[in-house]
Amino acid sequence: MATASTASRITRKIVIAVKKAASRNKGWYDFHMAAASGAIAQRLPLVDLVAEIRDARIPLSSENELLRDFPALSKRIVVMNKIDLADQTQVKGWMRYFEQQNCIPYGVNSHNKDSVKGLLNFIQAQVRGLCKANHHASETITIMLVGIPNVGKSALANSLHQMGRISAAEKGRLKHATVSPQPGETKDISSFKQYNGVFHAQHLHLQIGSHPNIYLLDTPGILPRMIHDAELCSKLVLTGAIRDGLIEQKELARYFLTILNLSDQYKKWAKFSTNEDRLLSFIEHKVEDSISSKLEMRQKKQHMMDHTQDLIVNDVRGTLIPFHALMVI
Ligand SMILES: Nc1nc2c(ncn2[C@@H]2O[C@H](COP(=O)(O)OP(=O)(O)OP(=O)(O)O)[C@@H](O)[C@H]2O)c(=O)[nH]1
Ligand SMILES: [Mg+2]
Repeated sequence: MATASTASRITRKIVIAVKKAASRNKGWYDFHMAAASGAIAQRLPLVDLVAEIRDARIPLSSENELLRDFPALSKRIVVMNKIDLADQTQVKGWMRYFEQQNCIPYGVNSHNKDSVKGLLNFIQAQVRGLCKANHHASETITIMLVGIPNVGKSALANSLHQMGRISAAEKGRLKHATVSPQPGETKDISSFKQYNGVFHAQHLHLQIGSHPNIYLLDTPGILPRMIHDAELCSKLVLTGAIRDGLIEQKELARYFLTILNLSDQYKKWAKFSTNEDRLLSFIEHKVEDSISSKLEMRQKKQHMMDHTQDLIVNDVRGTLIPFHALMVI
């Protein structure tokens, strides 16, 4: 049976592995990240609004260090993305937490239209409030999306643009930022370029509103050069902010299993036996009440089989938050 001390022993191993990888120059902090980090810091004062994108499963650990000392809180909103993978009750708790910290929080799933629509309305309302408060007569508002790698900045930028450009009646062709399950996909702040000390908008400015015109600026994910905190390392690796392969997969799997053991969640999955007959009978039992015809029954079985692993994975990821609530974040 796993104990908290087993978990901390494994996290120590993980942090040693991460430190080793970082010091061998094979870490996450490459030339692109260093350059992007400087470029973002330089541009932060120039944008009208900063949207810090965090991972809703680890809203504290996915804080972007660059923004920690960013003084103009009124210019910043905290967007917790991937709420579909997080525990909904925990997300509500985090919303309250951020409000108490005088941050403006919002939870979103960038793959869900209604959720993105909600965020779009929220952003447009924030922009209107900003213009009113500053007596802003500008016709163009720029919002910079900032965050650690893989939290979904580009996915969110695309979804907001896809939806926002319709109401903005933008004539140009639909643009899109590259999205990838691997961290470090976005390498440049491609929508701004400097000529003679002045930043000019380039091709990839994603419009999401008009009157005033609102443009999104996607940026590369940024992490500190070195991470000393073992817990933080483990969470970033598990949620995909640090790329697979830097840590020995065996250690990561052991850490993951330890979390499951500690949280007692595994008991819920005892019914998902590897024995196919038992799995089928469980599925049949679940669906028999709601399905009348044999054909429907077969289709439903197929559907549930296809999604069984998704359900399990989502449940597993949901345990990260309750477990981490016990730890120092
Ligand atoms: N389940 C889920 N997945 C998401 C969501 N948003 C983004 N993703 C996925 O997360 C992964 C990373 O998304 P990106 O948009 O490339 O992340 P990023 O923050 O731009 O990453 P970098 O460019 O490396 O900094 C992709 O596989 C997306 O499909 C979400 O709300 N829910
Ligand atoms: Mg990106």
